[in-house]
Amino acid sequence: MRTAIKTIEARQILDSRGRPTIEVDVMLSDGSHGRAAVPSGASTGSHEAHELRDGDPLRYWGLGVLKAATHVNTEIAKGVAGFDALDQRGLDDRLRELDGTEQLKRLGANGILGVSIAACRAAASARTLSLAAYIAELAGNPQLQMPLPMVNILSGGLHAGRGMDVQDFLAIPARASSIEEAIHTISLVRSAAAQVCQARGLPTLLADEGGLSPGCRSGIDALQLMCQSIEAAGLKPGEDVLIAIDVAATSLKDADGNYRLAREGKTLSSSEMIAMMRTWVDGYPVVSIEDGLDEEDWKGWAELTEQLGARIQLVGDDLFTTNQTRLHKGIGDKAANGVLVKVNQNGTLSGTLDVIALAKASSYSTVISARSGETEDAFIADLAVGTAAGQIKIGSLRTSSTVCKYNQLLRIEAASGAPYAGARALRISK
Ligand code: 2PG
Ligand code: MG
Repeated sequence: MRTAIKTIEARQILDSRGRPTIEVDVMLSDGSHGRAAVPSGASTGSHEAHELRDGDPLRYWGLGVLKAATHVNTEIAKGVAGFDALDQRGLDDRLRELDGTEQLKRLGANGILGVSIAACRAAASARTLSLAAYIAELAGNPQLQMPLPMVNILSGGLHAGRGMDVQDFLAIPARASSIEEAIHTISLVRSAAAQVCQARGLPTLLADEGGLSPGCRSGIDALQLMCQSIEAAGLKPGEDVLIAIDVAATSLKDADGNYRLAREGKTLSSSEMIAMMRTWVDGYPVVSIEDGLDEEDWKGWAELTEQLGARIQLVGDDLFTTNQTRLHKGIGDKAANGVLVKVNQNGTLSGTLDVIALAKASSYSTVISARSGETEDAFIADLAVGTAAGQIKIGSLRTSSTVCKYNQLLRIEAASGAPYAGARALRISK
């Protein structure tokens, strides 16, 4: 068989934080080749697929991935040798079966995901299809679509030494009519934000995703800085550019079940958090809030969705961890109205496609997302276009690990002429 898996090779490489991660090469009988490098998060949900680390304190602070790479090179390589790479679903099932645990703890989700994605790339190449077109086929999606980006401008939380309580403030180019125009708009905002910070004597050093880390004392301070930056770029907040927030509230939760905003000097209950988010939405052009509450605060999430779900997008990241069972529960509980999709939270490509399909069938919006530890692998750009996910979250327009994904979107747009999702993808009434 032409498309049978012939060889698999995994190795340890470094991610954008200089931490080890896995890269996998898959070679098929006909010579087709696919490579994938796996990302890694800092603010992680407890239900994510398991990232296997060596735990050897003498090597990369225990973060090495040599064990996971060895599992790929031995047990997994043997277990899928000769497997047809065109059967992505069968391959992913086989990988899960080989591991035998729910969270892919035994062999490691990092290695497994590397194989899953590298095999997809090799299969696309064997079919002489673009990666986005091949993913569209796998997803049963008839039409490629360029996603609306939400782009990191200011960072705090675990992405910037907890300089701000809230993790990320992002800009959404609402008026652009193509990805090319969207990227240009955001680049104006990103540069203006640096100038505004400089003029105010705030630091302009890069956070983990290439955004700024000005260390604002409160969410309102950061929102003001966002609006000031948008205006300084010659654009109108609320018209040309909208604002998204990733609170990453799981990492704010204290032992008593409250939310500790250390920088602001406040401890809030779940309903006080919701009230705070209301003031953001009432006073500023905030159209999307991700992880506004903790991953296990289901009651709070239902309340938050009841209060704000008709006005803005409420995205579950740690809440759902790109996991079908958790998304199912969320849909039943009317918790959130959007899902963040991270391939490494799920562990396989097919599992990720299932989550996207479930979200779409339930009218939840889908935001394909990078991790805060990334590589030069731009797979998520093709994933967002191929599944017509509607939205993408990549990080700022700085450093090659994020810029490579924007560049891939530019290439896909130029080559395919795929229509742009635009602000409609937010499906909100604000
Ligand atoms: C998030 C991501 C990307 P991390 O929280 O949504 O911003 O961060 O990869 O650290 O989970
Ligand atoms: Mg998040």
